[in-house]
Amino acid sequence: MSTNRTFTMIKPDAVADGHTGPIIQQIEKAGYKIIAITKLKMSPEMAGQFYAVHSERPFFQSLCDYMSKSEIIPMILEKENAVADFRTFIGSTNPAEAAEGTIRKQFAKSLEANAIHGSDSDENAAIEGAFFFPGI
Ligand code: DGI
Repeated sequence: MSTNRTFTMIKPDAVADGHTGPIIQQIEKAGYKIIAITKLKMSPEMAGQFYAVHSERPFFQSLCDYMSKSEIIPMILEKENAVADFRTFIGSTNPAEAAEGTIRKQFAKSLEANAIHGSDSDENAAIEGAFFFPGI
């Protein structure tokens, strides 16, 4: 994946609560081009593979259960400086600390159900994008 790409997914609560449209509208308005998009429900095992880096953390099982409870919308996005800009755009992991106007400030319910994912490096963007969209 090129360095102008990042990977995101709209998380279960945000999809189930009908926030997909507003979130995608804001993503496009902010200048990101959607390169790939799909909708699926992960198994707990698949969620565990995606979040393998957190496997020793106390919240790992809860995170896997949450991420596999209903459908998610993974996407590959393209824009100059995509990874860093998208992290700013979505806001802090903990919505209580997320800046006004960010996606998490608007749509997150809790630290775990925080509405959206954004890759934290170009390397992880490539790995995470390939996890859902091999070859893109
Ligand atoms: O890159 P982020 O998604 O912003 O954050 P991360 O990679 O540190 O953590 C991945 C996800 O795990 C995060 O979006 C929400 C969840 N998480 C992180 N820290 C905690 C947590 N969930 C719980 N329950 N408790 C935590 O301390």
